[in-house]
Amino acid sequence: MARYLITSALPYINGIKHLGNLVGSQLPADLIARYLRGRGHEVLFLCATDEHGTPAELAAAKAGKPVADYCAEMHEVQAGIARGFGLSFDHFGRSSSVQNRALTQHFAGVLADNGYIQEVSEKQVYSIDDGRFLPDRYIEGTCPNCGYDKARGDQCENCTKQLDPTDLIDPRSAISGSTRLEVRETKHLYLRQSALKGQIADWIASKTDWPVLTTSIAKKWLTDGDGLQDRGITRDLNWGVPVKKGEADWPGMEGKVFYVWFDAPVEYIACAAEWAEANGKTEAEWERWWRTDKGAGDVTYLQFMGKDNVPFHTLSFPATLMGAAEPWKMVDYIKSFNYLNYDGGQFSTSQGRGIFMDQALSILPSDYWRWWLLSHAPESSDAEFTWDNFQGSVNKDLADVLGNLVSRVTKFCRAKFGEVVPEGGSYGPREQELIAELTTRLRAYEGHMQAMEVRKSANELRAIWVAGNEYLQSAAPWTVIKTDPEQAQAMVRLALNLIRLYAVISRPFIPDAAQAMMTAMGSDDWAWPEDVAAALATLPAGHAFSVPEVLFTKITDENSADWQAQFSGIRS
Ligand code: B3M
Ligand code: ZN
Repeated sequence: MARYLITSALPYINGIKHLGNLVGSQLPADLIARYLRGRGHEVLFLCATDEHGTPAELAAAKAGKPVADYCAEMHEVQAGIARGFGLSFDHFGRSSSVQNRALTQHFAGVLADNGYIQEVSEKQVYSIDDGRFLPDRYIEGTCPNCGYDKARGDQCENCTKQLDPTDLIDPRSAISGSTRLEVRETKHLYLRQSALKGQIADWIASKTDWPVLTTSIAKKWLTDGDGLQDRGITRDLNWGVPVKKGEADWPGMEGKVFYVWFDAPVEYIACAAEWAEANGKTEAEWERWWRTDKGAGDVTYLQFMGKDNVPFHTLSFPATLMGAAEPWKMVDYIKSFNYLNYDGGQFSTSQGRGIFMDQALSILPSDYWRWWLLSHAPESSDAEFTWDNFQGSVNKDLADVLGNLVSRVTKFCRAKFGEVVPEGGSYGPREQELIAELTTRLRAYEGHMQAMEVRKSANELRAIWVAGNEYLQSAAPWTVIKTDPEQAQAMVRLALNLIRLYAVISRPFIPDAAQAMMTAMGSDDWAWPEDVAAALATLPAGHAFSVPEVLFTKITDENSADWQAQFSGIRS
């Protein structure tokens, strides 16, 4: 039994995530967490909402709520949707927690002590009426390029030109509208990533088993240079982790907070502390996952994320940990994903394009989505969601193959032998052949899951379902029963056991259906089928089962067309 720490990129707080976000981080992380638990390993699976930064402040302002209230509400919304998708986090934390505040301040203090923080004086726009420095995007004015009158200090939305706040004509505060702005001198903290470049490059170079997508992005940022420039880690915002040096005030940093990308990854650690607190555990119990001097030496740490998050996880956060030079656990494997597109374009949160997690659950149970998304995970390239493809996969894989097998076997048995596992006959050559094929395929499935090859795992699982269906088709107990009822009983006994086996191995992909199958088999034995032949003898003759409700309903052409129309527009 090994120990696995698993984190998914933290969903940002400013709205409900779309299915592209889900398949690039939380869902595959859940798949692997469930699989490793199923194999008997000890797993700590953590996720949290990422709550700081300007987008949170802006979203709260738009909702007309204090930002703390807004974040608390959105956290509950996201937690509920995560439960709806069966995401089996051991804890779903919040980057605004007291634990994260303390740890973030701790890291800043240690980094400063180790000489990795530089104080830099900068000129920045100060709003006299707001009584604060304004981040670039909090300044509005007329674009010097196109004349658009709501251009922001960092960029003009209309012509996309990158701007400096001082470029704007008639600048004003986006908070109050005040034009009483002036440029003042202020201090910011920079993390001296450039001083850690060699150490990080060596570390990346040692990760020869990482997915190419991960290492290619990391190396590009390393060699292009801009990834490892010194990085400003403070901002002039009210909402965030106040800048402190450990527990001490930081002269000149009053009223400033850490940059959201500085504190967000620290939440991976803080979340374990939150988990301990929420479950009445001691400090030692979370530290054994995170401190190599306190028991985390044998932990394997896996991270899951979309490709846009890779630079922060391969360079910036490691720079924080390396610069701190304390015995924190470093990530062992970073699984990253390309993008999922939606019906000929991109999923877009800002434009409300595509299917969002709450909408998905409102039209179909989560297993339908989990199966499609995972079996089409954008691993080697971007992938595309289309309603046709979704309908086709769900109907074929889930309804025609898996669902049909379950319903045919259970109904046939009930009709001919009653609702108990029949006892006659014994497994013959055909059954031995099936056992051999399942054994080969199951070992391949395990290999792909261990390698976190999501699509390959799904393909192998599908092949395992198909093998069972083909067996049943060719064994044809409904015909055999006429001439050799004993043999038909043995076939049905095997098929009922196969349903339990399928429940166990399919659970990481489709946990609800797996539970329904297990319950129908009157069992709670989730032991992994190390030995297929033995696993297919788990439910003994005479064991009671029941016929489950339809596992998967087919998506009709009409459903598909309706949903396509419903989701063709823009979510407001
Ligand atoms: N919140 C993901 C994003 O919004 C970002 C991930 C943080 S992981 C520490 O793109
Ligand atoms: Zn413009």
